[in-house]
Amino acid sequence: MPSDQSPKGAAPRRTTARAASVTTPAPAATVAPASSGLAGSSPWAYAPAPESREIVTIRQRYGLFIDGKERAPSGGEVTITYNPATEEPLAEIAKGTPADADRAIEAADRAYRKVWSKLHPRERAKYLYRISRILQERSREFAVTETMDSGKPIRESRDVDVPLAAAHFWYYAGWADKLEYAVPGRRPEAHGVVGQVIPWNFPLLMLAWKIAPALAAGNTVVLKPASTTPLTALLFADVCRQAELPDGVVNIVTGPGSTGMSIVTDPRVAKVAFTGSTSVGVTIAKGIAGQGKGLTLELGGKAANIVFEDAALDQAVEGVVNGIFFNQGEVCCAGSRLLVQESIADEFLARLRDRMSMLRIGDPMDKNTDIGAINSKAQMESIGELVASGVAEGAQIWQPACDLPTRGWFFRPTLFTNVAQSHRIAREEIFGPVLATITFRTVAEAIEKANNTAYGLSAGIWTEKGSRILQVASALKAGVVWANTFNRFDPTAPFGGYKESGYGREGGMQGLHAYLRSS
Ligand code: TAP
Repeated sequence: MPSDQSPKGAAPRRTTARAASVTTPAPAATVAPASSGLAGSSPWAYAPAPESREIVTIRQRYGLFIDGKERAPSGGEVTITYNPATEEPLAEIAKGTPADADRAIEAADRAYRKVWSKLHPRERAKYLYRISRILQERSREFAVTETMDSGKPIRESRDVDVPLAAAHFWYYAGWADKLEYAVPGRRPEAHGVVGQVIPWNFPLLMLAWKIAPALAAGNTVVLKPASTTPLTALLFADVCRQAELPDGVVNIVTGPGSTGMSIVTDPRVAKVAFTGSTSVGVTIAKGIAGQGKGLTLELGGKAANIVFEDAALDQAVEGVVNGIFFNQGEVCCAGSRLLVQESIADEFLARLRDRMSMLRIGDPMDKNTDIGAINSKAQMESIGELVASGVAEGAQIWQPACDLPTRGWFFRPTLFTNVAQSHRIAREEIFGPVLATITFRTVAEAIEKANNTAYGLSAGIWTEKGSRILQVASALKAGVVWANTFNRFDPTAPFGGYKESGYGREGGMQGLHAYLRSS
């Protein structure tokens, strides 16, 4: 929920319309009493506002998209993708093998040499514009499919993921015939075939971040989506067919991590782009070391969202809520560490608890839902394990007394106070709706604590003082620093990290550089 789409501030307590019994995935939680200063005893409740799933047809089985055609996997095996909000199976997905990766790379290589590299850049741009338009035309279908497959609220897939994906294709279409302006004084050239591996938290958007600049720069693509969220990538294959993109320019190979590894290590793949966990990023970097391939890694984060005593507090509360609860906190740049100045900590945390008590958790297909389902059972367990470690290490846990659906993987929004910087919840990426609060007294202490992390992807600053924003932003070791806002994404702006958050940038002109070699 970026700040312009944040849940209604004056909303009453969450609805109980979809609620059944309460499940408590987190151990030893201090669950808040049902009262809230803002909500009072108001009986208001939102009526359910479900988006219809009738507008999408999810097939029983999907193949691989290779050389413009749907193909059965060479091993004949399939995996199942589930709806995390209901635990229902959605479809059987081809389990691509290294042999399938090889076929896809061969098709991409052929398409690059015979078709895509021979096209005038203006013609390449036309395909990108066409893809962008089709994404806009089919936006509802994409939003519903994304929400069913990933668990994210329909409001976010509808208002953030899909429009931003279309915007990326539109933006990079504009660059396709202006590449020499991206690398002034040098001759831009495509790499050839690029291999891309994407995660499950923003399946369509990560695909757009990767495919749009790659095609604009003149490359062809083999992309592997995450196993738990393949559906929008496979729907995108249909968009490629509809746009009459030449065969082999985009290839989608579903399958396990080992299939991703065979894509990125293949000698015909000249450039690799990966978004996901730091551990897999390291494995990929080791796997391709010495091969002379281009590599961009967009890995995890543990962002500090820093609230100074002069900040507009209600605005900062919205920003902190947006920072950690957008997409259930399954966001690499999530503001998962709240750094709040000691002088306002009690007041700020009281307002934050009130606001958290109003969040509506439940059916992601309901347009009123703020927090949807956790993407997978494994992720749910990983969040639970880290939350348990926070309790065991002595941090104070607080969760609002909200009802959760009885089926599906849902995790209560969680606030930790009394957190030490050494606690695991302050150091490790939780990738869930869990906020760890640390206090500070001075600007210098805030900077030191914010930078006290192995990561360096993003940060937020909340203050009325412009000079303080400049001072703190330039001292923070984070690739993206938001001031008095959070989770703002724009195709024209570069995004990427420092330290264990990876290297290289996606978005903007900088994102194009990664897909060009220039002489
Ligand atoms: P990863 O394992 O990193 O998965 C990301 C992508 O890499 C998926 O497509 C995955 O395929 C693929 N992959 C896995 N092993 C691979 C290998 N050896 N070679 C090539 N590709 C490989 O992330 P996850 O398991 O889904 O999540 C684990 C943790 O990673 C999360 O708890 C979170 O902390 C972090 N994470 C971070 C991000 C971002 S955006 N920074 C995104 C997702 C997760 P499969 O899906 O088939 O395994």
